[in-house]
Amino acid sequence: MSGFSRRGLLVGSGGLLLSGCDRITTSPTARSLLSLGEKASRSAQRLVAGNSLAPEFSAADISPVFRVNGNTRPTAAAYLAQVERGFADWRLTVDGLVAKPMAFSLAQLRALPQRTQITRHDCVEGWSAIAQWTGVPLALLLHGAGALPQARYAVFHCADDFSGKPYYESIDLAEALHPQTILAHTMNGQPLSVGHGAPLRLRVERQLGYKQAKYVMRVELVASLTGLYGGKGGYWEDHSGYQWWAGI
Ligand SMILES: Nc1nc2c(c(=O)[nH]1)N[C@H]1C(S)=C(S)[C@@H](COP(=O)(O)O)O[C@H]1N2
Ligand SMILES: [Mo]
Repeated sequence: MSGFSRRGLLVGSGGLLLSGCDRITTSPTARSLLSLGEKASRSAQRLVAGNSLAPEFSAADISPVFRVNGNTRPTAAAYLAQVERGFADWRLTVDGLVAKPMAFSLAQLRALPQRTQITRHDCVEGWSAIAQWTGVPLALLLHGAGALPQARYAVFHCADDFSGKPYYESIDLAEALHPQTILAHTMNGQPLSVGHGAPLRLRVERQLGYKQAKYVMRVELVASLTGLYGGKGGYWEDHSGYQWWAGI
């Protein structure tokens, strides 16, 4: 699978189209040009991000307190029943544009090769904290399931919601295959607490806090984000105008 080489260098004059006449956006042609512009700027952002690594820290840098934020305890009955059972029959589903949809128990995920990294989490609300995360590289799961050539984004479906609107997030395949992108089950050497996203959360270390999806139940590969929920690729992107590209 070649998430890197398939990415065309579609950088052009897209930005020039974004000067401010509201009427222009009602014309279908202008709208498709604008979305081309957005694609162009995503490609430019991807060019800048390249394959760089987020900074990693030493054990001495780990924050004594790492606050919990957003949802801290999903209310769905099925999730709470899993908590009761210690996630014994919990499964992570990997599906969508894959050759072979798969489901993994926590024990299976822990038995795969693991990565541990000490990184800084930056929330747009203005706080940061450093922690050590251990989990499975997402690339391993995507290679295992066999991402199809049409797959362009990985979508993370979570167990929680805000007023009935599910939390979800998405990243492009280059970010999904990045070595520091892991599905973490362990934080500072302990199983993830419910507050921090038990039993499994995304760590995508070059991106802001809201991309770090907690309570991940399902990873779905898709060709486009437009058909999902509000179409902008994430809960905050749909409801609060946060940028889909949250590179630090
Ligand atoms: N499922 C889910 N993931 C989520 C959130 C959430 O409310 N639900 N909040 C996000 C935000 S804004 C931040 S800053 C981090 C907070 O992670 P923490 O609770 O481990 O500090 O989780 C992110 N991932
Ligand atoms: Mo955040």
